[in-house]
Amino acid sequence: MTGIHPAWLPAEAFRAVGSRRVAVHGDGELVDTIRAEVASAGSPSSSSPDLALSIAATPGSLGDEGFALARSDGVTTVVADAPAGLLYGFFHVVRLGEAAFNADRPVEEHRPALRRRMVEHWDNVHVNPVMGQVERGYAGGSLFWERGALRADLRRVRDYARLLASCGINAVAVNNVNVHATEAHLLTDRLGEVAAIAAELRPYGIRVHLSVNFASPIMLGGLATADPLDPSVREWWAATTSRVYETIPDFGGYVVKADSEGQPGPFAYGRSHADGANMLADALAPHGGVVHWRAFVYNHRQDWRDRSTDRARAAYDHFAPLDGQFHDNAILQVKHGPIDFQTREPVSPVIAAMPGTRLAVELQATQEYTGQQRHVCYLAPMWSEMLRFRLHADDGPAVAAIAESGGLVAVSNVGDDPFWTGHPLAQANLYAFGRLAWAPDADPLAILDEWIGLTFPAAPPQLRQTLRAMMDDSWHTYEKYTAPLGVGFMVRPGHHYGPDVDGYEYTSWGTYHFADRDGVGVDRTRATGTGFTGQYPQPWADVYESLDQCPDELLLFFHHVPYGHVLRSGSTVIQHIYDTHFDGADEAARIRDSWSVVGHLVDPGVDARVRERLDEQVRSAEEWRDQINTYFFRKSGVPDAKNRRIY
Ligand code: GCW
Repeated sequence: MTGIHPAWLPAEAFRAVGSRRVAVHGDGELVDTIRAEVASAGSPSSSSPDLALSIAATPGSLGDEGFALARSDGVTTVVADAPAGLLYGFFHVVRLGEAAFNADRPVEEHRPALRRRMVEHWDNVHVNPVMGQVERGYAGGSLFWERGALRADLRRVRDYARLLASCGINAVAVNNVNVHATEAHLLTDRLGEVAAIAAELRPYGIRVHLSVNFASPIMLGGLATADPLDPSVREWWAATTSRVYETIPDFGGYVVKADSEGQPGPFAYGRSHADGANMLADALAPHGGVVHWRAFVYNHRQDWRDRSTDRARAAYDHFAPLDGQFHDNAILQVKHGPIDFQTREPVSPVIAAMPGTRLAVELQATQEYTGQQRHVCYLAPMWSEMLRFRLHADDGPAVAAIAESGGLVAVSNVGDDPFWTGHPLAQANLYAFGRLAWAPDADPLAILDEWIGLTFPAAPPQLRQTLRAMMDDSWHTYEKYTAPLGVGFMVRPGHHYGPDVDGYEYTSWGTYHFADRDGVGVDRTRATGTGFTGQYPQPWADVYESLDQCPDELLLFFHHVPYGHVLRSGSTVIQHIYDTHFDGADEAARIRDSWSVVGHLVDPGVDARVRERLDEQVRSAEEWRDQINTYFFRKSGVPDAKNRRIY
């Protein structure tokens, strides 16, 4: 490999289309994009085509982004009501490859389940002294900015847009939700940079969104206040937003992190988060924009001695009482779990609590807490479980259905690294995110197979099967050797990589495990704990409350139990900790072994990068195993029933 890895769109992935005669009917920028794609695939254009892509003369019921696909009489046809749908239909044909051409197909209609399918970058313009160019980025620098300036050459952004569109993503927020002094200016005097990025994304149907600082009227407008009910503040936002739309007519809207981890917000003025969000919603409404207002609001200056404050409760306590108060173009963006993208969390109860509010669900493709793109960790099984979860009873809506009102958002795992994502296999997470946002019911294993097929089109069956086996269950493997039974954290403070069991235990961040000589876990019950279980509707309020019914994998999230507590699996908590940590580290070693057999079947550059990462994963998994096991052995004094080496 020389240059930039093509990810899931190598030239070979276009071979089936490229060897067919293709006709494209329709007008508009996105249809021209399809024409350019067809030409670069090598397809001759033809009036008697093998593949006909057309905008319907009279729009039917496919919507802006849907398409219909069929094959009969030797012609594969894709029809859409609008150009974006035709583009998605084109990429669907690419995904199908030969299968799109080798037999008749009855008409299939495809429409995205979620209208907003968004990737958010935590990219900084100015290299942040603590967080670097990309906050929680594990794939090099930013695709957009380099050391304080917009990149002169944005061609790679166009390639990025193509990758995103091919898996169905239609919105990108370009900058970090922690909006520092330099980045605040993207809204005003540096708006041209956002417009330049928008111009690269637009041909692939992707709208640009911008993270803004709530205190912008003070920072940029010279006002004395950012009070959302102050008329001069409202006028400033309205005028500023109008200028944004003069420059970027299809601008998507704002993303806001307010009153969170040091960011300014409406609390300073005694106003609610609905007041703050609605002010921005009103400024955006005349232009058709939306504000994504984040629900990640909690006290990060907690006293660890204070057992009454529970970070898991915070989003619900702040936002559930505001249900019904948000304007229609204000979308409350909720992290999928109540804390912070841990390897295992229950689904956030906020998602069930706000039927009168448009909700977007946020997840983390960047692997901050799941191995930082040094460990193989295919996240689609976790996301799929969450999207299918029904917070009410079995007949209530799944999370994905609730998110239809606002969308699905992933924090990006991409940077300027030649492999896009650092670990080449981490590309699968971005791909799977797009596919799940389009079809949340899709099977994560089928998505993985699809990704393998596109990314390694020449792969012999042995390579495909090995990749599948390495990746499919890799989230569980990671879970086994890290913090046990849903208790979370136990990572090194600051960078969050590797084990540090007590690293956060006596800090202000609200992420504790309370291990002592007798037991471990956080009592979040109504009976004796923080009462967090009461934020869930039934049956979960009772299931999580009950020691007997609580699922094992979440036991320590909800309960503080003695080491001898017997899990539903039949094992004690302490023995489970030992067993999973030995198993997890062994599995990491097996993943590496299996790659060593097939690595030579891929490009040497890919092989070298994967090997380097697997070595680190094995080293790190052993470190996790030994620190966790030793810690709990020393605390509990309970020996391993299998007498393995603990230090
Ligand atoms: O997980 C935490 C991260 C912060 C991040 C924050 C958030 C952008 O450690 O780096 O800040 O979440 O989601 O706002």
